[in-house]
Amino acid sequence: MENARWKQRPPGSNWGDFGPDDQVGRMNLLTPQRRLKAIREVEHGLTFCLSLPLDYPGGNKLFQHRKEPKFFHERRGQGHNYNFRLSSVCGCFTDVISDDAVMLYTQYSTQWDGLGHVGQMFDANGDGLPEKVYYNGFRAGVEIIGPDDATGGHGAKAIGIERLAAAGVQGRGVLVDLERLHGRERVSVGYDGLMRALEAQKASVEPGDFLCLYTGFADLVLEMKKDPDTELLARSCAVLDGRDEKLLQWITDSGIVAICADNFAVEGYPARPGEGEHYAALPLHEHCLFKLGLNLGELWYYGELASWLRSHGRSSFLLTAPPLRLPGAVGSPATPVATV
Ligand code: UVW
Repeated sequence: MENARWKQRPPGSNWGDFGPDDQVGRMNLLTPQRRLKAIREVEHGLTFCLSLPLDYPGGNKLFQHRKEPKFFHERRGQGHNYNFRLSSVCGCFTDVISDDAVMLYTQYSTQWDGLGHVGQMFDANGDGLPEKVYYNGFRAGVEIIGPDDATGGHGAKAIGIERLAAAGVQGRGVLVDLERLHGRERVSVGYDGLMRALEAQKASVEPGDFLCLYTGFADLVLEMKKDPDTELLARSCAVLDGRDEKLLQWITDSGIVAICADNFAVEGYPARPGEGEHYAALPLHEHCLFKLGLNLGELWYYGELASWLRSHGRSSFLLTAPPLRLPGAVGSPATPVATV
């Protein structure tokens, strides 16, 4: 392909299919017609918040390197004044003003994985030298820049989460109710299991849809009241089998624009061992983020929506779920809303 950043693209990838400079991947399939179709899902005007409170799961036991939000308050006026009286600016003013600064680990709680979150060591130049590459051939140190890189300017200069925000994340969500089939048992769901679940619900998935997986994991996290039992969580609730080639091929063929799960990595982590000497620890992440440019949502909260859909014999809804339009970030907190 002309102007591509790569001489060879990963097998099974769509690099270049949306153009050599494309930065939003499968979100390109979310067309105006598909959004209009999604809006027709709204019959009752009821909304469901699909986010955990962003200070859940609590502590940093689930991910050692991700911590709870921490608030700071800048000094304002004389002294540390959180409830600041504007009368100190002008005696005539009656207003009292407060504002916040927050240290937020962008992937601590309900979140989007951006396309800059997971890349691979891959020989994109075809010269036998694997390098750190991301979706569509964007490279570490060139476009995805770490604080230690000589180029400076930390952040994703391409495929940053702000691109996803600007793409307008609103479409049809289809909830696959794995909790109804498996309870809170840890099962690994591949292509056959996913098809069985869709069949049981008489649900169909169409190109442009967001595939939403309800496993009960986030409900369990909430019940743990900010003191997560990591051992119990590690053996609870369904996960996708990222090594099931049939499942990965279905993700490619289905035309879905994202997978949004209520568990912490969508797939089982660690995944069962792969073949050969070297393989991805997170094969579903590799397939979706790196090969297809397909965003993953994690730790979404579906409890009330799932009950409502069950009792109304429905699986689909209008989903509105933009990330923060935060330039250069590789992931983002999300506060998705379902409307039925
Ligand atoms: C990991 O680092 C396992 O990432 P994610 O938040 O995508 O599960």
